Amino acid sequence: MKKLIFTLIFVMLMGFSFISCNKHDFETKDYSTIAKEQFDAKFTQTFGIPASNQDWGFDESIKVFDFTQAITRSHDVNRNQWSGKYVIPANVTSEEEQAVINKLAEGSGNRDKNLTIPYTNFFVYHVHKGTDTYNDHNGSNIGVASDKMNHLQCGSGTVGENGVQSGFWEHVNDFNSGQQTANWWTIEGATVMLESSSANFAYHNSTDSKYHDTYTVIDGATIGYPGFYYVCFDFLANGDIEQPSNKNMGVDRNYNYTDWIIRVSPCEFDMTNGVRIIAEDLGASESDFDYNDVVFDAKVAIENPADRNYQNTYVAYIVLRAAGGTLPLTVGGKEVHEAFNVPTSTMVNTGLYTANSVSFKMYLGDVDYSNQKSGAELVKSIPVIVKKNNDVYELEVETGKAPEKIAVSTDFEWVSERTPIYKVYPLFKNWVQDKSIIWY
Ligand SMILES: [Ca+2]
Ligand SMILES: [Ca+2]
Ligand SMILES: [Ca+2]
Repeated sequence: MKKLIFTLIFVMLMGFSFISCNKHDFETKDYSTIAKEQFDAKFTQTFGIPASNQDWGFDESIKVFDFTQAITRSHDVNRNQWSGKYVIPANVTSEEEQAVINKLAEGSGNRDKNLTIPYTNFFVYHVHKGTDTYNDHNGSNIGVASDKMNHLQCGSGTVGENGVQSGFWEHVNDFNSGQQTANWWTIEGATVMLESSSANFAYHNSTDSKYHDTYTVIDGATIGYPGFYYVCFDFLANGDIEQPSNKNMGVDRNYNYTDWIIRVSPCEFDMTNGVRIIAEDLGASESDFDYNDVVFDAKVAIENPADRNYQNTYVAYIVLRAAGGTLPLTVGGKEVHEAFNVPTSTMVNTGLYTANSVSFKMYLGDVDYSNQKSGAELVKSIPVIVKKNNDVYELEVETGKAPEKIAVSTDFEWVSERTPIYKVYPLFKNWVQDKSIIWY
């Protein structure tokens, strides 16, 4: 009896290990392979066998841009290179400056940090240098306060009573003395901050040698300048908290937020002459071929970041346009629903829910000039990764095989949800079989 039980246990253990071995194979290898095979079969059944030379738009028309003039990691003040890289906002005008000042004069709602500006890539423009003068705690006039406001900072950190910054802060180049060192009525009055944060702003006050983040925000939409936010500082010095005898280091606020005003707006990358990628996430058991599960524009370039010690790098400037799927999906490591600030179950910009495009930049490797990569290779190498349950797979495209990604021009209009691409673009099928066909 004992022997029989041991034999049974042995058989059961063998059985378990056999099952778990198969299951393991299925999980690590097979889901992705099965999904891709099913996709391939359905694609071929719907559109016929793709032409053997069909490269799905990933061809020599995809350029590699030259952005090799050095920039520092976070701020770009090479303004002569902005054209073609960024969508440059309108210059600040005197009417606009006045509109902000008028709004501040209305007073109601003027309070510190009444709203948070949520950008990571953004333009900062100078708008107004204040003329208010103040008395210090000795009663002596310190002159025009804005002259003492320097070293503009942005970040997601905080400033303590002692003027010490904690958390993430960065310097916004060229903003000092309550103004911008260049001519602020032109593009010269702007700085671009990249992969930074506009959640908080501060200036350094030379009166008390402290940082202060005392400002209010005007939403441009309320004064006829939608898309812009105005950060309006109120002058303050409190150096005499720590050194009570130094009354010249203390200046009370007057709660007029007009000592220094800057304008903040998102920096969208300029995708002119870039390429648009439309993709199927293979999420549906039978694919719907709407090719909108993710839509993004890309522009690949060689760049010479100052912090890479003259090693030129490949970068991709990416603008997310749509997320017409409900599986977690990353482009260049960024989960697209999260980037659009919606739950994974929400499809974005495919007819149901609308959100602004999201610009970001990614590193695509160091440049080896003896073996340079083509634009098509670089754009293909931007990883698009889908997660379904516990399975993770990368979307691929191969010449002559059913495409999980297709490259089109940046004026291509992607289709709305649950609309097969051939319903809107009947020549798609012809193009699958003959790449010389113009299908859109
Ligand atoms: Ca003030
Ligand atoms: Ca789809
Ligand atoms: Ca879709």
